Amino acid sequence: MVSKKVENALNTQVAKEAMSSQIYLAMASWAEVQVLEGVAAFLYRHSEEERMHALKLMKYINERGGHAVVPALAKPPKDMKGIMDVFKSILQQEVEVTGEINSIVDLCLKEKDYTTHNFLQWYVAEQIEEERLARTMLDKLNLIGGDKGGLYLFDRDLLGGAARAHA
Ligand code: OFO
Repeated sequence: MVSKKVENALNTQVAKEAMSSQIYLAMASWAEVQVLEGVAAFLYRHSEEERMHALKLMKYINERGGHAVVPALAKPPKDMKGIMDVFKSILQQEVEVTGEINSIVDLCLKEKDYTTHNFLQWYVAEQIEEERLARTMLDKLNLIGGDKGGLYLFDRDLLGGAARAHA
């Protein structure tokens, strides 16, 4: 059984993960309109992953005697300043999520909820990967700079990755 405090914190996290999914979905749509097909495929996939993160939390809350709440979501920005800005925002978003996960881990220790603490380790590991991925993308974009050919290849590489992931 989860305590009310932990249940509330997990429900807040459900909303955060769902919001991440929403933001990445808006970014995906923007990228698709820019004909950045690989970036769009990457972001659509990422949006799905965030939805899975929210669902995983919801299932856990209900399994542990709580009640998972479906959150209301704000409208994410429609337009982006550019591709660099998109990946900067992703990194910022992921760093924030890591901080939020860490504070729930901290709360679990204070509440002596070792079961939820154990469950959250999956999210701790996932956040390392999410931050690493966002940083790698940003590094690549920094290398490319204003080179249009480089951006074309970057996008094509992502399209290949998306096709492989769905194979
Ligand atoms: Fe759910 O990991 Fe990103 O936000």
